[in-house]
Amino acid sequence: MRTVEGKVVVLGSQGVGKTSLVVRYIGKMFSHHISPTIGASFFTCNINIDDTRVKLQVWDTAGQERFRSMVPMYYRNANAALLVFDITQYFTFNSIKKWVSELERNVDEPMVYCIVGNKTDLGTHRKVSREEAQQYANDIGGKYFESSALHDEGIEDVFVNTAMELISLSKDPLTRSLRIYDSVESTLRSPSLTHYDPNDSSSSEIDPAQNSKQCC
Ligand SMILES: Nc1nc2c(ncn2[C@@H]2O[C@H](COP(=O)(O)OP(=O)(O)O)[C@@H](O)[C@H]2O)c(=O)[nH]1
Ligand SMILES: [Mg+2]
Repeated sequence: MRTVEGKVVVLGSQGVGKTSLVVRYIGKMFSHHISPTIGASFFTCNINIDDTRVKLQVWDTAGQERFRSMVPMYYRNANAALLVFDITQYFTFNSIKKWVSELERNVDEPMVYCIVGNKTDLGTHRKVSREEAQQYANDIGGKYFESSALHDEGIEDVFVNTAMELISLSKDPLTRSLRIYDSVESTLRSPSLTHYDPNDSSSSEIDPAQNSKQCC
């Protein structure tokens, strides 16, 4: 089976719900107590689209978004960016624009941009209109999605769209860092969440098998 493997980085201001979205997608319960200091983490996830398997390596920051100088290590060699803001906090939408400028300056290869307006369950406090966010996504050649990690709404579309866009990107001759190979593996692996500590070579892997929901 043709496999396309890419790195996806999740960026946005602290508190917009990045970790909640990622954790929600791999099937854990929504948590109100996610530590911003657990260390960097990524999970891998397979999504099959037609005759292609897309393997996403999703990198979440762990509070380092407060220290912008630390973030380049996350987006180095990234093929897609999930740019998350909180629809009830206008400054978090502006912050997305800064991340995009930074990515445009520092990432050489074409990239998939997926803008995510999170916390739609707080719609009565909305400060960023869907139209404005949609327009911005169009302007940068990206897609716009809205989600609620609290209510588990709209999240799957974000990841499936990212996978589809990575397949398109794999056909772009300017793309060199996406891994494309034939895989003989016939069974799908469960998504896995890996806590990665740059100072610890024995990083641990959490088995998500206890969680019934799979992303693939
Ligand atoms: N109401 C609501 N709260 C959310 C949602 N997503 C995350 N949160 C809350 O927002 C806070 C920050 O979430 P977190 O995932 O740690 O944000 P991060 O700093 O971007 O990773 C936490 O208190 C979450 O419970 C959502 O969709 N709706
Ligand atoms: Mg976080």
